[in-house]
This record gives sequence, structure tokens and C-alpha cells, in this order.
Amino acid sequence: MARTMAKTIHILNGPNLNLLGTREPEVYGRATLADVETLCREAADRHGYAIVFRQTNREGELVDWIQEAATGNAAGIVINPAGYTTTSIAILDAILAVKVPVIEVHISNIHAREEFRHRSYVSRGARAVICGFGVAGYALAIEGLAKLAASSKS
Ligand code: CA2
Repeated sequence: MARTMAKTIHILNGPNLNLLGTREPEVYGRATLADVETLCREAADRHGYAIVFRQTNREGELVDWIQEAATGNAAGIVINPAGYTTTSIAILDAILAVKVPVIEVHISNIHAREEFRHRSYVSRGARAVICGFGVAGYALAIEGLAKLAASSKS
């Protein structure tokens, strides 16, 4: 019997998230980015998806990866734009240019923090936003994408 290839969810992490688990555990917890990759892979496996998991400290690289996800016909994008959340029109434009559903994730509750973290450009293009659940928010985002895909089939 022919097997179809699993569709892919792209999980994109912005600047400084490579430091996860090494600094500010009171804000971001003790999980490392490698732990986040494992939890994403497990969540994606449960729903029959493959993942691409990436981190960069460069804005343009996030733009390139959003475009790449779209040309590769991804099932969705989960993005934690980190410090670019409140500054990057380029990332917003990339999201608006693609048809792939985008879920914005923040580990901390950005609305309970400094005012400058509250206004997200990325949210204007996101299908949904998850914040304040710690790194579990990534798994919730994958679950949400799986539910969206199932409901668009029915
Ligand atoms: O809560 C989030 O996930 C944030 O996107 C994290 C960003 C911050 O600028 C946003 O306002 C909220 C910061 C990412 C930096 O990550 C670090 C992790 C550990 C230690 C130091 C930085």
C-alpha cells in the first residue's frame, strides 16, 4: 500500500531563545531549546505531522524560513518571534504573504510584563496567539494546528 508523506509543521524561534534554560529561569523556566524541540516532536507525532525546528538570531532568516515553509506546502508555522515581535514589519509582511496558518507563541505572558512587550506586529497576521503557558504553549500550538486542519477537512 502506498504511504503518503507526513505534512510538516515549521517551528521557528527568534533571537536569544538559544539561551533558554540557561538564564532567567523565573521568567522562561528551566527547559532548554533542545527540550522544546523534543516536546514539539512528540506533540507532532501524536497528530501525524513531521516537524522542522529552527532558531536564529537574525530577522531576515526568519523571513526566509516563513517563505520556505510556504513554498514547501507546510501544514502550519509555529513562531516565537521573541524580540522581533514588537518591531518586525518584515516578519509580519512575510506572514501576510503566505497562505500557511501561523500560530504565534510566547513562553511568558507578555501582557503581564513591561508595556513595550504588549504590542505585537506578528499578531496581526497570526491565526492564533498563545502566551503564558511556558514551553507547553508550543505543544498547544501544534495541537491547535492539527484541529484547524481537521476542521477544514470536515
Ligand atoms: O515569552 C516569550 O516567549 C518571549 O517571546 C521571549 C522573548 C521576549 O523578548 C518576548 O517579549 C517574550 C525573549 C527571548 C529571550 O529568551 C531568553 C531565554 C532565556 C534567557 C534569556 C533570554
